[in-house]
Amino acid sequence: MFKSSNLLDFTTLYRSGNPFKTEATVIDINSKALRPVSKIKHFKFTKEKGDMVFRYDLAENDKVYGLGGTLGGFNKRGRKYVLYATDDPNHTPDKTSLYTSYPFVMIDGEEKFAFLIDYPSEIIFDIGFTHKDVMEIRIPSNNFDFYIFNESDKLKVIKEYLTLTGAPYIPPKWAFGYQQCRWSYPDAKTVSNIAEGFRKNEMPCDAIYMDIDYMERYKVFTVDGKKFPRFKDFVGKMKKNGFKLIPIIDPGVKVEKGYDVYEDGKKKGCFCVHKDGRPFQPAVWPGFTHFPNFLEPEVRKWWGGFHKDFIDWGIEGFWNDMNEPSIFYTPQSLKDLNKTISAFDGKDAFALRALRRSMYNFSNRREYYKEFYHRMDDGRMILHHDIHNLYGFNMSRATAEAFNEFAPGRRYFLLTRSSCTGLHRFAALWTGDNASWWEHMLVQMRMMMALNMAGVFYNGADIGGFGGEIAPELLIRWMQLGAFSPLYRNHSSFATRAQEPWAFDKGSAGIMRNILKLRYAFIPYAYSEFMRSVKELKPFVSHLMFSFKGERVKDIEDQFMYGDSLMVAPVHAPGAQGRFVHLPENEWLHWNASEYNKRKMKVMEPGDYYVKCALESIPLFIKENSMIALTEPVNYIGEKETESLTVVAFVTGKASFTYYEDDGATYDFNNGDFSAIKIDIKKRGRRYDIALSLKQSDAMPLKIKDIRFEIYDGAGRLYSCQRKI
Ligand code: MIG
Repeated sequence: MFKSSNLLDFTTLYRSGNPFKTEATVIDINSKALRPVSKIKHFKFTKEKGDMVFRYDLAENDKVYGLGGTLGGFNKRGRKYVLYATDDPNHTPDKTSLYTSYPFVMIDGEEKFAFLIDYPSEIIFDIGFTHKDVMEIRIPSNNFDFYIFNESDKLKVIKEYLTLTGAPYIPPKWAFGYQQCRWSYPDAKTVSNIAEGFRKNEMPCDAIYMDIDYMERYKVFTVDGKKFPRFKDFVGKMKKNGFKLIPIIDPGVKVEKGYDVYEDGKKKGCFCVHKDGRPFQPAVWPGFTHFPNFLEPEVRKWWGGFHKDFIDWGIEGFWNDMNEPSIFYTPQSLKDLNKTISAFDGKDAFALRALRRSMYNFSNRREYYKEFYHRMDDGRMILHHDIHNLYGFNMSRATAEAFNEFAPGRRYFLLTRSSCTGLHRFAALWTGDNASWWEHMLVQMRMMMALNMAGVFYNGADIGGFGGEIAPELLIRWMQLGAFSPLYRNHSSFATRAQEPWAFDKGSAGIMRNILKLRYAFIPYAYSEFMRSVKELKPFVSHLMFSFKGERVKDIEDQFMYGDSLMVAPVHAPGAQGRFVHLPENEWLHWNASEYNKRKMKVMEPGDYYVKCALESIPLFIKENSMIALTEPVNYIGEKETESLTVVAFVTGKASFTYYEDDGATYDFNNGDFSAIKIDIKKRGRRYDIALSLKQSDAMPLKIKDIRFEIYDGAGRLYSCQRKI
């Protein structure tokens, strides 16, 4: 991974009590002791009924950004957030907890600073909810680290945050392709048919997922031989055709005599326990299970070991689900529920209401998390609740460590649902069970930007929505947004309508084929910019306020920068034939993109506009004095070498861009094994000077043989030329 430097001098660490070592951070810095009498900059700090409380008075125009994968606006004001990892499959606007915990916040207003709380359990953020102008942060513990970044430059703050918490994870290059998922494609036959569907419909795709039904009765690390006979051969066959298979891995280990993972884990003491040492027995998909104690390094190694066969069979990626951890019920709560049900006599409506409530609140109860412990090898018994938010982090870490052990030097693909600060060093995430609602396109944009602030550059939502029935119009619009999301994965739940891009009428399929090709045409740009973002520790998908000044841009939550040159403004309203856009500061080259090789460009002055945009296209804007690089789409990444580029530039003065390529599969770029072309374009009268500087290594010579240039000037005039490399 790219190396990080030391911390700058604007960061102060206040330490309260004796915090748990979460490993959210990778650098130790000196700390100041924080006591209830301490004065700390920006905050009124008090101790109330055992809670440590930080208050900050918000000025009228203060914005509050951050908190990763939470609901609410990108500006977090006016709402309450409870950072406690929760599996909630119903993302309605009132929900305060979802799967992730990112207590990293930026204040942007009269004062400008940011802070990070390193604490692994519940933190409550009341950001102008109880009192419009007060942000109150409540930590129900005395033991935590509180970092304050006293710096007004937002990009400097992010860089500092990522120096402190580590550089972002880099997936293999094929992860920039399209991925198809469904709960479930339950057997080899179905998976093959889906793969064939892509080729037959001439739709590019790089990966197909295997949801829980591939297992024998949901037993983790098993493959049902009836559904997937000769699995290893199947993995190989799929790969030869350009499809990676990505199995799901859930943490709950089924309690079943003779099942090796269960027997071995029990023998070695790998599972979470009750206070008296009995293994805790929560119910999830397999029925009653035990939860591995991922907090313990030895258990992570043990768990990692079960991935070896899969990796040897050619599996290059996994997705980790249910790792909040989600708990459907426990033996005790099941008994209690049965009692409640049999006591119900149907006499009054309130009793019915109470019954409904007890059923509705049956899963993921807070009390479950206070019932079990992590027994550590050094003898400590750690109450799960006290480190709750670390569970998904450590589960995915176990998987990452397995890849590093069994496929050393190779990049792996790994998605997690639950996560917290620091996760971004070794995995990517998807944002869980959204729904086929137009509103959730907006939610996705906000989350992508907020998660990028927390270092999770590679993330995305279920394209088309997980729950609910989708109409083709929504899927088309969402596929357009997805084409400019790092993770581009279509996923949907069982008992919903089919959601593959060809599942509707012919016209819709044709539009989606073009969108998919557009995604693949953009890969040279996306990959180059992603790798640069990681190197520079700068968000890849970013909110406009990172690039443009002034108050106006701060309100914009449905346009975003994708790399440094491109602004994306997806249409996300039903029936819309266009949308309002704000074009900040400079001129923009507008492209309503539907087909990658049909470009009708228009120069637009800064300002606010209603931009027309028919169903088949998405409004894209190339920033003044910048460029993008496209290529011919392929069926899957790596099918053919990328040998020619088309650079589309909008230059009124001068612009530069670095095209980047490496093997897409290893970390050898760290040793200089990558190639790059730095492209400089300078306007000279009516013509342009183009300078190319090549960086090549012996191991990774440049594959590009020629570049076509399409350069637009301020009047929208096109200048074209071609260069051989
Ligand atoms: O309780 O594995 O978010 O993506 O398809 C539901 C089945 C379990 C939730 C995940 C979803 C996945 C589903 N899982």
